[in-house]
Amino acid sequence: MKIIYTTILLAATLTSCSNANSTSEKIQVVANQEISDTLPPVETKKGNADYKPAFEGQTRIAGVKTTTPYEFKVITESLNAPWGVVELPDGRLLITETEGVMRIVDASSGKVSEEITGIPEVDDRGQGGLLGLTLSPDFSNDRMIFWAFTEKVDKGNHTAIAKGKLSKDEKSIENAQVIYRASPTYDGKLHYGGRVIFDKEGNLFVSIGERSDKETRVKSQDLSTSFGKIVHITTEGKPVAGNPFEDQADARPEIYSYGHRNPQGLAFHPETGELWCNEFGPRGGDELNLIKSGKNYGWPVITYGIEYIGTKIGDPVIQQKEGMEQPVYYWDPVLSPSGMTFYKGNKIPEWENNLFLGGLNSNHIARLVIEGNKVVGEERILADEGERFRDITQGKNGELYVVTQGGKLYSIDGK
Ligand SMILES: [Ca+2]
Repeated sequence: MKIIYTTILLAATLTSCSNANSTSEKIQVVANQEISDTLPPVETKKGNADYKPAFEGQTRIAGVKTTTPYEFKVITESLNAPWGVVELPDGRLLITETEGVMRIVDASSGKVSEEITGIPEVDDRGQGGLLGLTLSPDFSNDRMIFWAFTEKVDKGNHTAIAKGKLSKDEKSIENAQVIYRASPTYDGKLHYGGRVIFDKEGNLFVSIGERSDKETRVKSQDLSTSFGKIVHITTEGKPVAGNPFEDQADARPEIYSYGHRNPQGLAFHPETGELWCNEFGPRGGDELNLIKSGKNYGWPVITYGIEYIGTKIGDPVIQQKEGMEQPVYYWDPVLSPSGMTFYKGNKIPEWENNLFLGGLNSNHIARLVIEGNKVVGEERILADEGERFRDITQGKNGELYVVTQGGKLYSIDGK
C-alpha cells in the first residue's frame, strides 16, 4: 500500500470586528500528496450487530482519499439549528432553522438576514420544526418556495408540506399554503423525515418518517398510512398520476415507496437521473437506498441494526427477505445521515458524481464513490471539525455548502 501524506495548512485567518455579523474566518486547505486506491475501510470500530451483508461491498467498503487540493471555510456560525439549505439564483443561500425561521445568508460577506416572516407555525419539539426546503424550478419568475415542517394539530402533529412566495423585499413569505399532510396525525416528537425535492417533471418527492414508536413503526409496511414512505405529489399536493398504488383501494395514492424508517436525505443522481435516499436506521442500521417505484425497503421486517437498548429487531430476526429491497450500502456503527447531494462541480474532478452525506452523530461528511449503483469507496470529510452536519447542497459554481446543528454554514471548494 502506498503511503498517504495529508497536510492541513492554515492558509488565512481573517478577523473583523467592524460588522456585527462577521466572524473570525478560517480557511483551511487540504492537500494530499500521494494517492492510493486500496486504503482500508474508514470505519474501524466494532459493529453493533454481527449480521452478514447481503453482498460484498454493502458496508465497510475500501477507503479513498481526495488527492485534488480543496479548501473549506466557515461563512457564518450564527445560525440557530439550521435544517435545510438551498442556493438562490444570485448565489445567496436560503436556510431553514428548526424553530420556524427562514433566513438568507450572503456567502461572500457572511451577512445573515433578519427572519423572514409569514411562515405557518411549526411544532419544534424533539426532532420536529421547520425542516427541508426547495425552490420552484421556475423560482426566478415565480419566487415560490416549498418546505417541509411539523404541523401541530389537536392530539398531535404530522409532517406537512407548504408553499409560499418570497416577497420582493425578501422580508416575508406571501400566501403560505399547506399542500400536503402526512396521515395519520400522531402524538410524538420523533422521526418526521422532512426532505423535499423536485423531479424533472416539476413534481415533488417527500420523505416521511415512521414516528419511531413500536406501534407506529409497523405502519411503514401499511400502505393506508404515510408513515415510513417516500411520497410523490404535485405542487398542489395531489398524487402524481402513474404512482404505483393509485389503483389499489386500500393504499394512499401518493405513496412512491415504503418500508422506510426515518429518511432525511433525497437526491437525484446527475447521470442516471435515479432517486437516492438515505435513512436513519436503529443502532447500527443506517442505509443508503436506490428508490424505485412501488418497492418495499423492508423496515421494520428486515434491518442491519438493533434496538438502542441492545435487543434484536424482527420476528424472525432477518436482514434479507424476498420482495424487500436491500440497501445499496449500510453503516454500523451509524452515521445518522441527514441531507445529501451528488457532486457535479468541475474543480475537483475525482468527486464527479460522488455522493456527499451530512452525518450528525458521526461528526463528519461521508463521501461515497458510486459506480454502477454500487458504493466502491468511502472517505470522511471535515472529520476534525467536531460538527453535526445537517444538510449539504451544491452551488451553481460547484462549491458545496453545508449547515451544522451547531449553527455553522461552511463552504467547500477546489482551490
Ligand atoms: Ca431497509
